[in-house]
Amino acid sequence: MKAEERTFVAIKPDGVKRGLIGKILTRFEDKGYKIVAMKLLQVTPEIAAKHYAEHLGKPFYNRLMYYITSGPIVAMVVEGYGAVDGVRHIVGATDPDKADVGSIRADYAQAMEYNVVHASDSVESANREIAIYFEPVEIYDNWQSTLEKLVYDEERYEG
Ligand code: FUP
Repeated sequence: MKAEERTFVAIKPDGVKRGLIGKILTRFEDKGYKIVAMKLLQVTPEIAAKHYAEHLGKPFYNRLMYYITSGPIVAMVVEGYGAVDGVRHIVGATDPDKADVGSIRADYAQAMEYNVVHASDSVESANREIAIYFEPVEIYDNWQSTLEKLVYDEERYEG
């Protein structure tokens, strides 16, 4: 089995305004990932600058700041086996026209500037981004999903 990982996912302001919260959450729940933290919040310019620090100075930076602060987002921590890459696969490429058919961005977005959802691109980014949006006490993984309880029998497997 792959290692269990946590990743940071955000439904961006366009996703919230378009009423896509439920549909996007369903993609992750259907895959069997465990949502261990979630909240609706307004991203402040300070939070936006922290989150997208790597893009400071790029031509699209100001537009990105405007977009991500233009309404509330749904921030969440998603847990599962190989969750960082797995979630990115479900989310699709940054440019929706290059995203795999069936991915969230291919299905719901037309333009890179309004691509509906964010997901961390590595375990390091995930840890950094989770810490920007969540206090450790806001993350709840002291419960078992049905997959953990009934399907993934890792605790009893002795091979
Ligand atoms: P991703 O990891 O897929 O979210 O993409 P990046 O971290 O490279 O970019 C963050 C956001 O900046 C993207 F979601 C959209 C925006 N962006 C642009 O608007 N233009 C670009 O050329 C690249 C990114």
